Amino acid sequence: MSTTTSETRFTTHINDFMDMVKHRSPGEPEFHQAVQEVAESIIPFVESNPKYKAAKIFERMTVPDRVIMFRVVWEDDQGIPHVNLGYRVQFNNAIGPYKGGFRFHPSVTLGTLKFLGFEQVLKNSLTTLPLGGAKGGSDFDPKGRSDNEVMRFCQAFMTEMYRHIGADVDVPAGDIGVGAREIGYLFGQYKRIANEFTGVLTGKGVQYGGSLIRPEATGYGSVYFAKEMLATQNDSIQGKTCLVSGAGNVAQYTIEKIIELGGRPVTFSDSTGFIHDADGITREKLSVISDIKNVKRVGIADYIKSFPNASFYPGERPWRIPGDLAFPSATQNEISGDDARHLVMNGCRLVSEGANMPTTLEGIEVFRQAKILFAPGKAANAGGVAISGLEMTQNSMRLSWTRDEVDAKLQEIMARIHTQCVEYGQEDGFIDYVKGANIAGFIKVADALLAYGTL
Ligand code: NDP
Ligand code: 2IT
Repeated sequence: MSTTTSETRFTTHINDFMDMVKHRSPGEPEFHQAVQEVAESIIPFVESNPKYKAAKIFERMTVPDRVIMFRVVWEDDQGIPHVNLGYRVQFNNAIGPYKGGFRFHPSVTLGTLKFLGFEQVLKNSLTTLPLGGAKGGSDFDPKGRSDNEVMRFCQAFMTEMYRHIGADVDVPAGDIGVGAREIGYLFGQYKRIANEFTGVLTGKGVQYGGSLIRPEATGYGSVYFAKEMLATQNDSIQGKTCLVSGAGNVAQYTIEKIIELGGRPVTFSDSTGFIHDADGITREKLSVISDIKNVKRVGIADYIKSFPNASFYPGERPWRIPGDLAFPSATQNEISGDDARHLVMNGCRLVSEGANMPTTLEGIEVFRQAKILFAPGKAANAGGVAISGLEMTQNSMRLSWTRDEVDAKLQEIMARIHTQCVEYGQEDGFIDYVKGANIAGFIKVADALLAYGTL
């Protein structure tokens, strides 16, 4: 069979598969997008591996084990009640307890959390640790809320959530809008209701069972992954101009590690726009960003007050600024096809996705055609959940590892993820990291599902 005919055959299979997914999950475009990206790698692979095809393994993996959805009622500081939606999508526990973060953001829908849960299954498999995949959260908006309001919301949310999770069942963590403050309130409420002190959440404070390096792990891991990719071309981060988006947890530690490895970060962003600091962001400037986002909790335009040489671009994203390496670390679909074309045109050679699904399907195709080094989120940002997995290990052993020990394990895990991507994504002189990550992540879960028989 000619290549063209075989490609057409796969296209038909992929389209039929996607029709089924869309029919089952109407009105969930982010979920459709995440499944489509994976289907393009997995369906051709499954076609040549009949054991997976016969048992309908990929079809099973696109349906969550269960979806939990509930009402959260909480009172603001004026005593006015508010009603939000709470969710947990327990996607797949074939290779370990459900694991994945909570997102608190007004844009959260069931479809958002299904996309994130589906990605999490493959990502967690890639970490090489025994972790299933889940995601949860709420359409609650923490912005502009007092600490007491956030605490009351977290307590109300956990009052229902606690019965669905557990240290050996489902272990949530943070994501957008859920950081150390929120995890503290959530863990406190779980402990109070369940009357147990276990590793039921990760991302905890080090005083109460958290792991050193967990706050840093996603950002550091994304830069370690970039380092591995550049090493395949005998290159390094040293001296490279880096474009970062986001200004939250992932972005801040991405910037920190880029600086440490001799790169030059020049941008960051939030929902109000982006900052271009052509002089380069230094450690001192990074501490101002942390203060703006973690303490003052305001928009990044505030940075200009301290560094008037920098420029603020309201409502825009940083992808038209020339740079060698890009680290999208804010949210999904923040790199469009046009953004991708600008990046490539301006000489960008590498994209490491710190965020989940920041690049549209069209953007991915642009990067693939240009044959630049492109790491999908499920590989590049897996360091966060990997160290969450090691937080669970430390909690079970009731001991804590040092910073250096955990950082060494993070680097080792990112290198192992890279090796798996190369193993399944290598094609004459080019590494397709999307294909490599999807197939490597799939196989482990698929083999476990086969072992369990039909259920
Ligand atoms: P944070 O809440 O700490 O930061 C999120 C950042 O993204 C903020 O700068 C926020 O701006 C911006 N942002 C969020 N939503 C939007 C939006 N709709 N449009 C524009 N900007 C937006 O979250 P994290 O840093 O933890 O998460 C960032 C990304 O990394 C997400 O995709 C997350 O899923 C992913 N991720 C996180 C991991 C972790 O360990 N935390 C692990 C793996 C992936 P503003 O402050 O204005 O809201
Ligand atoms: O998307 C992710 O991997 C996370 N938000 C982290 C999940 C976790 O359980 O640490």
